Amino acid sequence: MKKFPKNFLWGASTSAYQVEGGWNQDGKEPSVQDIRKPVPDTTDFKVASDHYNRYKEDVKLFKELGLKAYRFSISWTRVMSHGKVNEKGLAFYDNLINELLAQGIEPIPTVFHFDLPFSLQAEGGWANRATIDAFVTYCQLLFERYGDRVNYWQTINEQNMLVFASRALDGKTASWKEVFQGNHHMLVAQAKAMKIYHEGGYPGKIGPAPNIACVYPKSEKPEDMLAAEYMSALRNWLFLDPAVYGRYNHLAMRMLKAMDAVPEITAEDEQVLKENTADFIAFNYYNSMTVAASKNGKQNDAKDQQSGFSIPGFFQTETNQHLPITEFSNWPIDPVGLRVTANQLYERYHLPVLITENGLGQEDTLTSDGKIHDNYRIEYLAAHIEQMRLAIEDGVEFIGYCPWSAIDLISTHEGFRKRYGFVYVNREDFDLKDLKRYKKDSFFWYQQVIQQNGLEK
Ligand code: BGP
Repeated sequence: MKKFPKNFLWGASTSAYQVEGGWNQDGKEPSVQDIRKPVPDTTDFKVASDHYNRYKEDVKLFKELGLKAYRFSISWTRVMSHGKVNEKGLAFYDNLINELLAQGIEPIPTVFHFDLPFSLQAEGGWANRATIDAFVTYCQLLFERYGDRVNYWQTINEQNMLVFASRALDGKTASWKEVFQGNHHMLVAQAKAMKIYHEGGYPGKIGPAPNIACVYPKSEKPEDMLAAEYMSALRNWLFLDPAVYGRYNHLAMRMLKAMDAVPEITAEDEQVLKENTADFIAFNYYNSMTVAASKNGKQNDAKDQQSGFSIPGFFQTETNQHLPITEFSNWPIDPVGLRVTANQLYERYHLPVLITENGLGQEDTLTSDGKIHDNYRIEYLAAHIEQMRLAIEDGVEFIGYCPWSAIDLISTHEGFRKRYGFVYVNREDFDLKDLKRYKKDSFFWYQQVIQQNGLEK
């Protein structure tokens, strides 16, 4: 048996709008996700897995699973409605955090996971500078209320995918100029949140949670290698360099110029970015990217968070012939890419890393005797866990692993059919059934991994 470090945080992950439901309960204001028109043939987010009303039962299951950590997100519009504090919403996360702690599970909250208050979106969303202050006020509230009980905070989930896959994530279409101005505001908002957190003297750590993927050149041609550097700069380092080094990445900036998307950056912004940086890096990993030098001059947007995209003059996304793909979304499956990515991150930033998402979305079948035989998920997770172990052997400092997802929930844009959980939730896209929870085969498998602190080899 090849064991993981002592105190390794074996966890699992969810996000508020995908799991909670209760979309208008107890004074909750609608978020962009409540207003977004669902993709045809998929459900909306109103009921989701009804975790808002069943969190106690769910935390009990997490305890039985053996989780050491639970990564979830806080719904901005639940704890603040139209800019005002909502005590009932705040109480929900108080109870959730206390329940987790009572069961010995470390709460790992994300402040913002794709669910901007709709009232802020209507005022221009992140492209509007005023959203920075709204975010900081919201963060202050969370730190004051929960800061004594949280050791790891994540600021923004997949800021990079909000930029490159916004159509799939919040239904927005905007020019690059507007998108990267919004991105800049998010970076400043994040830095300001880290500032108040650090100045507040709270006991924990804070950091960003982007989706990071290593980028392979399609061939050994130097031009393809350069294309890979470009994509990595734009997709990965544009988000992490400011968060860790407090400055923009030069190659990414070069591309923003060519895309006519350089944001307005004030001297105060520069100062704030420089002075307030992250303590650790949380990252989501599903697959790697492959690119070649740009030949056809076509711009392709990312169709979802894990798909590649192309920027004319710099790089174009290619299929990697060496990797199998997922049945559901045709995403490459690349466990070794996880090891490559973790090493790149650690080599570049020398900060401890935490995997906050990794998993396989697939349709599952509930058998007549209440079982779910999801061997495909076990295989996927086992392969990634083994590569994480090897990355640790390489010297990467890992805090823990929180696969997506703790329990079935709604996919960002592919409905309830695409399941990721260790726990099955008995509902379909358009039939809520009884929402009963069932343990999948992967539940018992992961339970054993956690108990043994590693994979049986
Ligand atoms: C990540 C998001 C999650 C989650 C996951 C799976 O990018 O942070 O919210 O949804 O991807 O993607 P999907 O739901 O599209 O299958």
